[in-house]
Amino acid sequence: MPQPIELHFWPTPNGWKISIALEEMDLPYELKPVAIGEGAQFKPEFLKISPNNRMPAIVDPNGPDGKPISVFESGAILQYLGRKTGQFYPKDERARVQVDEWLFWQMAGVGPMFGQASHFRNYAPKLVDDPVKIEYSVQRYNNEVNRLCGVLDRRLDGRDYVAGEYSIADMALYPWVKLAMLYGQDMAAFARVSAWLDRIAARPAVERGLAVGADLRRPPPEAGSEAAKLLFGQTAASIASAAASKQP
Ligand SMILES: N[C@@H](CCC(=O)N[C@@H](CS)C(=O)NCC(=O)O)C(=O)O
Repeated sequence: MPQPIELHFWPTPNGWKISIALEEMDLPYELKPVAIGEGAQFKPEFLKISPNNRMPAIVDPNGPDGKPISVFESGAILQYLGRKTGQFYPKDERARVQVDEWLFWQMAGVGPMFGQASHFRNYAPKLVDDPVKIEYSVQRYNNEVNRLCGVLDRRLDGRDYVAGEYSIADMALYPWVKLAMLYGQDMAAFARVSAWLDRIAARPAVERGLAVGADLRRPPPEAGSEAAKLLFGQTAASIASAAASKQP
């Protein structure tokens, strides 16, 4: 029986990518919650495995040489798990290039743009009194989410999954794209994306992956709260002092 992989996790779309992948690959794992609203991401021991003070991260006690290995950045984790298990990440170079293209598209496009759309729609109204101040940003990121849904819809023309077979690229995209409706998108305009969402939602491993840490979910932080300061006031200096205050 392999030793479980440590999953440093909080229930957000970036975290769910990895809980879904671990469930799909049937790998044993142990949940290590990273309470990001309480500053757990600044703890020196966490920064050692995730220097960007973001979850998810993993520690695999059975790394490539039989020794432990840590991996941060969800895209790198998905590729690592895909290589480790030989699942959902084809070895054939042409097929792998397609998975990488759509995985990187998620990491560089969908993740950051959907993330900002969520920030300005769901979080900023609680933090800024004047809605006019955030109107431009809401519009800007809504348009980007809309454009990206259009790109995905075209890509899914004649394909069930983004790179042909179901892969780590779909696992990276699904938790973000399923939230598009909450970011004001009319999914009726993206029929192929809606069918793809249904296809992935029907997978038992996806259902299990999304349920991980459900009891840890928190509402968006209120203005002036400790969580708002920790999450939205980050600078290089504030991270250094938060890390110093979390020294054991
Ligand atoms: N590019 C990173 C993004 C991870 C990320 O943004 N994680 C957020 C939660 S979704 C986080 O840990 N936030 C903690 C913080 O803002 O300090 C990845 O895909 O792993």
